[in-house]
Amino acid sequence: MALADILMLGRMLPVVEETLASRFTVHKVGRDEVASLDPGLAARIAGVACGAHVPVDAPLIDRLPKLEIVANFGVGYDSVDAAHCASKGICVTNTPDVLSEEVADTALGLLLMTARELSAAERYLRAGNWVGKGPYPLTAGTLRGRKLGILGLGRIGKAIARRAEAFGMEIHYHGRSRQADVAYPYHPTLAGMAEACDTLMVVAPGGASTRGIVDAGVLKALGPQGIVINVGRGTVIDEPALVAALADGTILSAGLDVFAEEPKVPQALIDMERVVLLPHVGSASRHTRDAMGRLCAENLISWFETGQPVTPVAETPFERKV
Ligand code: A2R
Repeated sequence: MALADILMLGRMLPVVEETLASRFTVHKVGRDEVASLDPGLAARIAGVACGAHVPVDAPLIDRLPKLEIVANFGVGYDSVDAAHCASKGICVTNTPDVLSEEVADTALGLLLMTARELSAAERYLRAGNWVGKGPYPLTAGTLRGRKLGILGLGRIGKAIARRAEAFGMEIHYHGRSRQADVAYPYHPTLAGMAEACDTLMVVAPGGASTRGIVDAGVLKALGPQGIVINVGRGTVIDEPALVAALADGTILSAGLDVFAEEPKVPQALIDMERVVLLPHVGSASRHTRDAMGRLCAENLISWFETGQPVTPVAETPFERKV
């Protein structure tokens, strides 16, 4: 017998779809179908499986009277209204840890590509310019001597810090609190960290508390050799301020895997040769996405079989009430 009725929002990986289909009655709903969800079906839904592409907001949550758990595919869950879920006793789970090393690899790749203009250099070769015009110009940027300020020294931030140390970089960090288990210099303000560093690694979550905190003042403080890398959430950076800082030389460059309104990327960024832009691929290997998919499904199975989620988010440390 099926454990429960599950709503699957948008397309999910085969590993999630197959695992859930073997244990639950799964109802797949596309982004455009959420608003017109049949009330009879809505009344039966006890769990939701979702990625970032369909928001699980208060109106949707309120239309699912039997909802017990929202299993988010991804460590960032800013598309789920976790505070509203908490107020109603609904558990939210995410997929931490299994993607940290992959995202950290991407972050270091992006940093190297940006500092040494590797995307532009490859385009130069492919365009025949090595033969036609001679060697690619020397790069203004280098990793040598850089001071890396990490905004969000969490699971992924620490994996990035370990790699950056191996590259000889000096590590600093900012978050809401100092961490006892690291010796890196802590900066109680983001502006203070930007003053002390020339390279900013953004790996903090999205949501209201981080919206636009990398603003014009922070970018100015990084200085003309400044490089900004973002593998956290696009909303953490004031995107128009970043475009302006890149255009007028306030900072040197940026490497971005995430954007404020994905998949839309400002044309001004696309037109900038030196900036490196990736289509949100931080964790996007088959290996890591499958591990995330398994954990997403395990949360739902564990909840309905044992009453315990595997990886609940901090806002909802709940057990199942039976
Ligand atoms: O603030 P703290 O001390 O709790 O540090 C957390 C930091 N953080 C913030 N920093 C400054 N201002 C805030 N409003 C703020 N909120 C959170 O971000 C912590 O060091 C870090 C997040 O680390 P974890 O929770 O371990 O997340 P993880 O697995 O490293 O993933 C980070 C983000 C995801 O939320 C996605 O947006 C993206 O990377 O994949």
